[in-house]
Amino acid sequence: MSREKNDHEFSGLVTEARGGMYAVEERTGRVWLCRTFRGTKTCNGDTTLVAVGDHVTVRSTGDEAEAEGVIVYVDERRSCLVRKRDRKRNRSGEEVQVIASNIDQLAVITSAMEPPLNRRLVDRYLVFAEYSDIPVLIVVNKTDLANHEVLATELAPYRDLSYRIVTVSASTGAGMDILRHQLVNRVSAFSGHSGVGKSTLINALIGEERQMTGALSTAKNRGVHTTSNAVMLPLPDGGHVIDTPGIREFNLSGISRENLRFWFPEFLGPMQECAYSSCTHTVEPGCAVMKAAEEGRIDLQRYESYLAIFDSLDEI
Ligand SMILES: Nc1nc2c(ncn2[C@@H]2O[C@H](COP(=O)(O)OP(=O)(O)OP(=O)(O)O)[C@@H](O)[C@H]2O)c(=O)[nH]1
Ligand SMILES: [Mg+2]
Ligand SMILES: [Zn+2]
Repeated sequence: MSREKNDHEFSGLVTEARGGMYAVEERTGRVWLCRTFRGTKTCNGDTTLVAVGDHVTVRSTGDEAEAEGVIVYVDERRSCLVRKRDRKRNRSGEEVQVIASNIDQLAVITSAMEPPLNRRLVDRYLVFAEYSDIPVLIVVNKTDLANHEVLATELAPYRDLSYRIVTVSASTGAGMDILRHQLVNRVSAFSGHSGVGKSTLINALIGEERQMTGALSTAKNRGVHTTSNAVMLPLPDGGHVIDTPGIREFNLSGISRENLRFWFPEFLGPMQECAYSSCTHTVEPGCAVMKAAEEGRIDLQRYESYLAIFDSLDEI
């Protein structure tokens, strides 16, 4: 839904959000520096007012040469990557944070080593993608550091579930053509832990050192949170990628203990056989999901992820 425009108003795409200022790209390619004001209207309710990927209406302020404006209207979002704010670090007061909006797919970026592959985090993203009905692509970077046999074993459960997986190395270029192919003509949000190589991959994809990258902290072998705000960049072959800051935790929004089971596709079959129709698949006798996990028909680590996510969700 868009809105009637007055003189000095035009629509644009938010390509960068940084400390209350937004870069908005007009159809001509011209970039405007914009802010919001008390009159900024949105039809997206009580979440982040403006996020990268938003389609907005801008009113120019001052003279044309300066390309400065205010955002007067935020269009309805088609899809978005959101997470619940970490209570301890939340200074903004908003409970749900929109990381990127109007995305065609979520690219979950992980590394095979340094930092090690974090399957729990992958499972959280997959739950989010299933719940939000957003196509998901699992990208495993730094294969140059990996033992390929070990990696293949770790990824097997996801291949069995038919998730799309691309294994790449931004350093050697291995797999990059396959990744390019998966991104063409789509808007893809890159998300994952700090230090997995999101910005390095994006620089390789666009063929330019556009995004800063940072070495891991030597003490902890973890990323140092180099990227501090989301940025949308065009790909040479068509499509866009959104680089985002490394997340510490991915707190799920909208998912409850009650509906979590539906976002693990491999549970749907066995679940029919549970003794109780309201089975949570955690402690109940006669639980067919638990039995399937014990017998190896459901991957045990996936089942353990389910239990961990279940525990982390608020009881309703
Ligand atoms: N060995 C190896 N190192 C890589 C690869 N890709 C990236 N790196 C290194 O990993 C480190 C972190 O890369 P970044 O691109 O800054 O990681 P990021 O995911 O953007 O991190 P944040 O912005 O903090 O979220 C850098 O030192 C990169 O050079 C790879 O394929 N192989
Ligand atoms: Mg980065
Ligand atoms: Zn059950």
